[in-house]
Amino acid sequence: MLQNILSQLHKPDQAILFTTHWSPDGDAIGSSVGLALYLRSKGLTVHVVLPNEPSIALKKSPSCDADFVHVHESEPEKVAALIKACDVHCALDYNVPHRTGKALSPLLAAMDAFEILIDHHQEPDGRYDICYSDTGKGSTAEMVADLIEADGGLGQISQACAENLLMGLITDSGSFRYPSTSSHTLRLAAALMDQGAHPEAIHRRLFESSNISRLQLIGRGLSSITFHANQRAALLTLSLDDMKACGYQSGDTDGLVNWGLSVEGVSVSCLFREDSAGVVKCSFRSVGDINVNRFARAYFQGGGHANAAGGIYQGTLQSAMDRFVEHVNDLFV
Ligand SMILES: [Mn+2]
Repeated sequence: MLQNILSQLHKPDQAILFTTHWSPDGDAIGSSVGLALYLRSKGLTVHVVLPNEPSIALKKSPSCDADFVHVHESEPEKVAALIKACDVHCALDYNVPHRTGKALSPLLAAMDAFEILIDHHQEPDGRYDICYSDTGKGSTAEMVADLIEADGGLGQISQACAENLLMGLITDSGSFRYPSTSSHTLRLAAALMDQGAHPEAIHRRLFESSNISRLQLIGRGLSSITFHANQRAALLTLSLDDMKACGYQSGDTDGLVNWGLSVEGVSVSCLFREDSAGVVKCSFRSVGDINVNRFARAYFQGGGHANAAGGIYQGTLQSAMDRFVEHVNDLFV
């Protein structure tokens, strides 16, 4: 599988395009920019397309502002030209085209290129010519590091590439806390440190660069918490009024959902955030055998991993909460 991908990518004189999911996180950016930096160092033509602007913290990650990284929302014409010229398309850190958002996904679905998927989410789409899907991996960045290792070793990558990959590992492993963290993950992290990546600097950039709006939204989110299913599930909510009052900026509520799990006895935590009038964004986190992927698919038009999933609800925040309360016990059967 890895050699098959490498031989496709290393073909001469072709345009390679990477895309990743809507609201790109540290793994989406780390895996796509990291692999792009590596392949570009080999003289290949690689561009990265993000559907929309990343958070301010992520924008400060190495090479996120490089001239080969494009945001579809801000540069639609440039991105349309890149899609048209593309010979090989790599989908990183998402499993189905619609995860790239309403504007970009139809362009990707219609493109005529060799298609490669590199991803760790469950149930990948069948459209890819090569489907490198491994739900046992904690991050897509880990899969990219394995790919580079198979191509001659991580010992040859730049510091910026190493920082991007380590950012992906740190983001999706909850700083090496989640069960998907293996001894292999830690060995890769060590190899990336040997190339000059600093976990402490990445951590500071990602998690300790709060702005006032983020702190205020965390405060409101934590105050909203309610418990359900005999105190086994926590629900946090943020209304559109909360978002406006605090001056919401993209990324402000990242990680907020995890706080529910810090309460003893709670094994599911959910955040419902009113994104616009009549649209509620849902995040689900769980520990152990509780499968929030199934729950998000069944009731909130979403999905993801067994222990981390997202979804959406069309309606008022109150009706989303009612739906949650109605079905929450399904999580524990
Ligand atoms: Mn990921």
